[in-house]
Amino acid sequence: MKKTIKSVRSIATPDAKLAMAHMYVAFAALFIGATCGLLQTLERSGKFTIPGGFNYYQILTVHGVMLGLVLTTFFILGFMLAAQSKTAGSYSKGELRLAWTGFWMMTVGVVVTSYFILINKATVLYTFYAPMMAHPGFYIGLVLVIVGSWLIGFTVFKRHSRWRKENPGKKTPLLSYMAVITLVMWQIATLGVAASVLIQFLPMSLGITETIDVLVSRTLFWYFGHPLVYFWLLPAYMAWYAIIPKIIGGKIFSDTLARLSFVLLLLFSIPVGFHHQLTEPGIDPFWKYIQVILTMLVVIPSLMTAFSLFATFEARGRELGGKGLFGWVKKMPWKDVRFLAPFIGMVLFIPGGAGGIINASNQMNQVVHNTIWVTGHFHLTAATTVILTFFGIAYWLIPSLTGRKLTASLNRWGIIQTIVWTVGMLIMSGAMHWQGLLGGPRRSAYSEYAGNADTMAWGPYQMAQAVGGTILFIGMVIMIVIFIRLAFFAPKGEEEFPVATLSHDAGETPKVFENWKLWIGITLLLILFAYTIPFIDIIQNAPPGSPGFKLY
Ligand code: HAS
Repeated sequence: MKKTIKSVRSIATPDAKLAMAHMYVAFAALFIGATCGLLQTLERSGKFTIPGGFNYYQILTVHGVMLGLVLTTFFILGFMLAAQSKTAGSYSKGELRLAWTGFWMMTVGVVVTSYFILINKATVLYTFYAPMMAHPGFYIGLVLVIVGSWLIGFTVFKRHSRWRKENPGKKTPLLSYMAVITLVMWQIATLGVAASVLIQFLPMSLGITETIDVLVSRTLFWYFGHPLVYFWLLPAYMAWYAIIPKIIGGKIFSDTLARLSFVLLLLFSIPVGFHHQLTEPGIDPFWKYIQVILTMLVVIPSLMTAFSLFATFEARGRELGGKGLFGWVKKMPWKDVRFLAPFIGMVLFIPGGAGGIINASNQMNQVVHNTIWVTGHFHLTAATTVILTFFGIAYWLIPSLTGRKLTASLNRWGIIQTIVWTVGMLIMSGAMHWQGLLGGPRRSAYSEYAGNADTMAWGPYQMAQAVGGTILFIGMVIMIVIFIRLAFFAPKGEEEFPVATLSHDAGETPKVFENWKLWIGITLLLILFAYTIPFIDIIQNAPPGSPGFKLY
């Protein structure tokens, strides 16, 4: 008799369906966004014209919005919902309703925003700097995405506080705690961009106001923009702290250290937006200096994370008989893509993070600002460290949610994908860093400066970026195929949702970590300290507003 293999989901079916809905949108965004990335690098090589009547900046806008905003936000929220459901327990009917409402608001927002970009009425890049002005539909779509994500945030907060009521006095599940910190940061940060969209951009684009204060809009954007990049990074840290140890057969080195680094990331990731505006006039250098110091402080939790990871790897390596400081290297499960992909992400975060420190160092920022070096920086941090970790998560999360198996063959394809992505990114991001040091501008189409003798030196670097971009495109196609197989065609079964337990040597976690009033209070105080005086200054000394530059 033929034995039927049962499909077993790792979390309650309604929660799994909710998380998967986020994943479908995320991977569709990956496909669209990465295809645009290929077209951009080809255009910049000077050997190719973008077809279909689309222009370079339009394609660049789709690329930034799809990958920087849609893929990340949907993947992160889906992953957090799944991780919380796994570790804190399933959602109630009310919580699910709230989360689905959030999901649909975000999805409708994405469709509306994308529509206006595609018809070339919102070619304003993902940073939508004033005085460029897009069609009101673009901003309305963005507001829907932000408010929808808040509803999912509230769902996560509600579930966490329900767990605390159900388990009085007990330490909360680490992954749920980390999701709450990340989303508290997100809610506080998005207030800045929401204010700028509602008070400045929408009225101008609707024709209610005629001018806009550019510096206020950029300051509000970067108040949001830096925590945005930590919103991408923290879910990767969730996996590094709480999932990777399980995959390698080890334990979490320290629960206290993990929570402390998340708290520090909450405190220091918001009051640092000026490090994106170091070259901008109108902001007092003293306050730029203060925010540069705060930026250096936000590096500390990342160094703590590196320390904790080394400790986890070394402890596991020694358990398996590895000797010396780097004996663990031989003992890691290199053939397991669930480990390999995030690990390469970690390794490349070392140069990526060093590049960030260069950017933040005032004088050096003068050399690299607005050059394609910065693009190289975020392709190493966001598109490699974060995205390879997300791919590493997807390999087990998707089958565990759909009740399927990551087969040996799909694991092998995952390894190929990881190598292809890494090679493509090293070539492309490396060439971007070099060209940036030679003064090559970011956000510039080849057609803008073709024929200028001074810019011809950039040719080989732009060619290398096109080669890297093409390899990355192949990597994206492999990833999409693996995703589709894992979601719909892989054999039915039960795939592990790996969650690590704490090492016996780890000490007690202090209760103060659950004191939300304290952490949110300090976060708000730091924001007020870093922004109040310079903001009053910016408004009091504002030049006449700039007329909007209508792009629709
Ligand atoms: Fe950044 C610009 C500063 C991190 C993303 N950044 C950007 C932009 C993006 C971005 C998207 O100060 C462009 C925005 C735009 O459109 O204009 N960045 C920093 C600093 C850090 C940093 C100080 N950035 C990130 C991360 C990102 C990201 C993370 C995405 C996820 N960035 C800047 C500045 C600018 C900027 C300026 C503006 C530039 C300008 O002028 O426009 C830090 O957080 C980095 C700290 C990280 C570390 C690394 C720790 C290493 C770890 C790995 C351990 C490895 C192990 C394995 C265990 C100190 C944790 C080892 C194994 C072996 C075998 C070796």
